[in-house]
Amino acid sequence: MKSAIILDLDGVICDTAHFHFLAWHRLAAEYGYELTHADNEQLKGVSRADSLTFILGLANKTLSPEQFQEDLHRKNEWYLELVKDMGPLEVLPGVPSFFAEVAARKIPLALGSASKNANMVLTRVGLIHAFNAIVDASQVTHGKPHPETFLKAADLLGIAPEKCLVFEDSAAGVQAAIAGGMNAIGIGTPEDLPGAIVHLRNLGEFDFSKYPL
Ligand code: B16
Ligand code: MG
Repeated sequence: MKSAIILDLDGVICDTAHFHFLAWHRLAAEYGYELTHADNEQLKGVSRADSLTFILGLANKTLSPEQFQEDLHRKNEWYLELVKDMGPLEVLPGVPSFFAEVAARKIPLALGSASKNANMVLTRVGLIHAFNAIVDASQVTHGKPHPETFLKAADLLGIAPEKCLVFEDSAAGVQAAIAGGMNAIGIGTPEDLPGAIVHLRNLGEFDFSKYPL
């Protein structure tokens, strides 16, 4: 039976995880809290609203519902400003060769991202047409670590979950893949991404000959 690949976006295809960090760092500073890189590991793959709730907990701060929405909006405006000049060169190392290999092997490919900006970012880096299916935050009820994002991607591809290989840079995303009955490849360290079957620095390190796809 045919296998498929499901890719996360931020931190796997492009370095937008860093831009999310910068925008959250700026907002947290307004709350009197210095957001650390260790904090940020907990935010990767987590929805915008859940990320703000997490930061408010760290900063021991509460917001009115109106201010909460306003701060979500401001964070996103800062993020959009940071990504506005992104182009096809702004992909992580190994991405062009990985996509070339996927195309050459005709492997079904889906995106499974927690970002509402996924389509925009993929368009900017010129990769949107490489995907057979795209699932982003606007299409799911439950964000990562719930498996809905990846299960929906598998469903759109018409491939059984156990035949899908998920590439993730976030602990929440690796948990989501496992919860969906899929294998996860961690883009990061075993310490940050327990449960992944192998850990790589980037997509370029993936050895297609080792995995039957
Ligand atoms: P947005 P991914 C996730 O994307 C990011 O990892 C996470 O840091 C971000 O908060 C989330 O998207 C929501 O993004 O604010 O653009 O809707 O890694 O799942 O591709
Ligand atoms: Mg990610």
